[in-house]
Amino acid sequence: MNFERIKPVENFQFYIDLAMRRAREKGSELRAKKLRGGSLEKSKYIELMKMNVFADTVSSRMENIVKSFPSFEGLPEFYRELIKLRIDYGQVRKSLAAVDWAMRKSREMLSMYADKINKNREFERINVLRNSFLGRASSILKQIKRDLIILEDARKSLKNLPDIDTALKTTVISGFPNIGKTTLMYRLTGSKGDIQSYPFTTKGINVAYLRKGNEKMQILDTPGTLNRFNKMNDIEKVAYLAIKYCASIIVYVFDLTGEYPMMDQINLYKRIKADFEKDMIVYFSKKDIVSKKELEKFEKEYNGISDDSLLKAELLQRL
Ligand SMILES: Nc1nc2c(ncn2[C@@H]2O[C@H](COP(=O)(O)OP(=O)(O)O)[C@@H](O)[C@H]2O)c(=O)[nH]1
Ligand SMILES: [Mg+2]
Repeated sequence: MNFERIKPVENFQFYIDLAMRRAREKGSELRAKKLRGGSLEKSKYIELMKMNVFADTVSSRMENIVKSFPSFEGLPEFYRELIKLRIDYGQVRKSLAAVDWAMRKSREMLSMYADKINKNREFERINVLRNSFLGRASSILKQIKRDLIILEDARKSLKNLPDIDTALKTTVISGFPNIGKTTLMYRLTGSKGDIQSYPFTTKGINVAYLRKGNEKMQILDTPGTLNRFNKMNDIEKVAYLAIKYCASIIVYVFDLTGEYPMMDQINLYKRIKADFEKDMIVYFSKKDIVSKKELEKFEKEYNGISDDSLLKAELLQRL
């Protein structure tokens, strides 16, 4: 699921200016042509066409906004939960409905004024009617001023959500920061995530794939220590939801080099095991700088793996 395709939403004045400009251009274009008929008829025709262009511009832009937002009901649960974290979902729906209303209303307004202009027989009234239409059609957009701002804010919040395929078999690499999770993902998949040499990276989730024939396993490298949900930062919450809704396997990484106290790492391991009840594989990182004796002891205790190709084989077997 990729939210980058939601188009930027401009402020109401932008759409008024755009529609006005297009209408003016249409007017100049028609006046430059040799139109047939009397001056009243020609004038009515030109103003009607300008109004048409104005209403078309507004309604097609409004329609694009409504269409480019995903329909939330159709999204996988993972994304629905994620979206609820980021935006006021009820409000966004109301604002989309308001934009939809503006689209319909400007078309209605056009047909009402087109009727008035068609019936009109006085030359001086044409401009009055046209101006009245433009004023009222513009005020429709002004009425949804706040909704357009809300939708643009929502778009910005949604744009950076990770692109995760919730239908694929998924392994999540989890554990303390700076212990070699991203490096492991790279070694397993050959795709370079964003390997950070400092802890508590604010970057998002890395996504890579393990392949066996035509089959594919999604590997997510998630930052954060996954404390209590209400204490997590946004990225940690994404990681949490990814484990909850997308993962079928969790690779829990222990770092035996003393980067973090073993007790803390064990507690986190136990909590993840209890919270999610998923298939868990323990992996020990940085085996090149860990004492062999220590490694063997922990490998036995946790039935863990410190060899990358062994881990890869384990994962492929589960595909
Ligand atoms: N010696 C050694 N260092 C490693 C190994 N794996 C990762 N590191 C280092 O540990 C640091 C953190 O690695 P990274 O993969 O970004 O950890 P993450 O924060 O858990 O994703 C980096 O400086 C890596 O170079 C390893 O197998 N051996
Ligand atoms: Mg990392």
